[in-house]
Amino acid sequence: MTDENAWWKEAVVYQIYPKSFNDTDGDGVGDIQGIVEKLDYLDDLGVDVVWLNPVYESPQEDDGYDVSDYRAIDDRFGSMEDWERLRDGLHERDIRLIMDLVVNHTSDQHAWFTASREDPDGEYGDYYMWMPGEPDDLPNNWGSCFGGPAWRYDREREEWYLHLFDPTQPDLNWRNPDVRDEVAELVDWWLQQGIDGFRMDVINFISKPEGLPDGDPDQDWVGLDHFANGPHVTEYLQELSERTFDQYDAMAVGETPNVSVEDAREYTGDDGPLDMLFHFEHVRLDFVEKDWWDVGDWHVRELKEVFSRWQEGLADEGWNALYLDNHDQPRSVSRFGDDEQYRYESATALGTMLLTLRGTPFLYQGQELGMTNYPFDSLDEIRDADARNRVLGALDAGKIDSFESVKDVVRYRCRDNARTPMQWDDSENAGFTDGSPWLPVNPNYETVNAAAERARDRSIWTYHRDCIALRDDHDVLVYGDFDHLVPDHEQVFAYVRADDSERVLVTLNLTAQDALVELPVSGAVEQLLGNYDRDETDLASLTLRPYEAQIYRLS
Ligand code: TEU
Repeated sequence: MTDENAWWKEAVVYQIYPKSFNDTDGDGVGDIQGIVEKLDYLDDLGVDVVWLNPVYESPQEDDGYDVSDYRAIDDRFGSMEDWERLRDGLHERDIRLIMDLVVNHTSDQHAWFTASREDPDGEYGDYYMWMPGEPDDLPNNWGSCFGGPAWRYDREREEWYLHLFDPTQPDLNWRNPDVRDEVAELVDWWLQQGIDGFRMDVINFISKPEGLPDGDPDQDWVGLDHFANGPHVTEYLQELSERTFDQYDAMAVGETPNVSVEDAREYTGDDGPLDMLFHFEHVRLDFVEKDWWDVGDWHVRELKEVFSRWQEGLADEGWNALYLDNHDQPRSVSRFGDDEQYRYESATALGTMLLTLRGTPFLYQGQELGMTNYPFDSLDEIRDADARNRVLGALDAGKIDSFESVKDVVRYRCRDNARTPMQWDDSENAGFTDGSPWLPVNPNYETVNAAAERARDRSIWTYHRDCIALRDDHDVLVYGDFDHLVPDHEQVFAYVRADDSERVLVTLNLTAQDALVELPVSGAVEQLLGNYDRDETDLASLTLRPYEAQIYRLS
């Protein structure tokens, strides 16, 4: 949905993965009280919205994306009273709160599913995607996101059920109006508790096409082209939005694999049901033929091409959500930057890009510290259902003979890279817990941590704080047009953000080599922010040092 000016366009969002943020009760798992203790940290950084990954009651088979009760806080994370303290503490600091809405599927421990499997003719019998059939005859060839088929045969009901993710995450049947009512009621319930919106998990998967046709078997995720953006998605979301979000001026951010810019215009444009969405184009650049097992090279030019196409495609209609990191992705400094020699330079260059493109930036916990990937050495260190299922499945099928043989790719892709504990200081367990952390702490915590970052004037943390403040002070960075310069340059991403009153130039060298760039700009300039000192103000011809990022006001 497009509103000319909107609070959610002006906001910088900070994503918190509660399990790994801060543990106050010593069980090794982060908790809500732990977030409450860090509210001033968030305030100091200057973020406007917190997005909380799922904290609902859940068996945690997929780290909370398997919800067993949508209206209860999981004991591991605390109580509803803790949650209220968090909400109030954020609101007192003018920080809004959005939650995670996981309603493509539930946990198999959810009461709806238990009832559904017990009694096909009962009230909940039609809440899930059940299919009749013999136990050795899969209903279609769709695959699970985490490897293996997307169907499980249920011995109790003697039918198959669909699970696009883990077998413990059965897909809801959105064709059933009762399911749509349940979802609207729970969304409304949370909005009444005072939250400011939702990030909506794989929300473009909710409408499965009639007949559940087979997918192209050569795809990495077989069936994706059928279950993504299905026939009734817009209608279902429109209905949900009218019944709930629209009544509260709440923010609706869709997580939507397999969407094009054109799809995004529909979802987020004038009549669309979402405010913005997460697409996956830039985080697929390092896949060879979309294959998880094959890590490919990505190129600066491709990254620029993706971002500029989305900038231009949503210029007049719709709105971008911008991200480089989240709980499903390896750390951006390890992926798109250099997590060794140029950690400061590359983390700040990527941060500059995130915070100066047109759209709502989403920072993920630890990104503001330049946290890096973790050197996983064995499957025992990995909790991520995605990596585990894939590796165990491949071992089972005899496609690989050891973890060792795929260690490099697992290290690169594993979602736990993003989920290791937040590094607060150089004390034991990085100050995350007094107990034994649920995932190992990255061994670099003695140097990479919030206390050290905040103590230095020139640090990744201070740079992010300053860049957020700069965005707050310059409307042009929110609403201004995006004008892409030197699109063919192999190393430099450069663009001008412009409105009637101001023009701001951003130049980013996204490589570890010096880059010479001739820019079609002229006029007196003022440096607003940069990750290197630079005196000269003639921008027509510049040599940018490794990962140099500069933001200038043009006359
Ligand atoms: O992720 C959906 C998704 O399709 C991917 O991000 C996926 O995790 C990745 O491609 C695996 O390689 C969402 C959540 O963000 C994720 O944490 C959940 O596991 C998933 O949905 C199921 O709810």
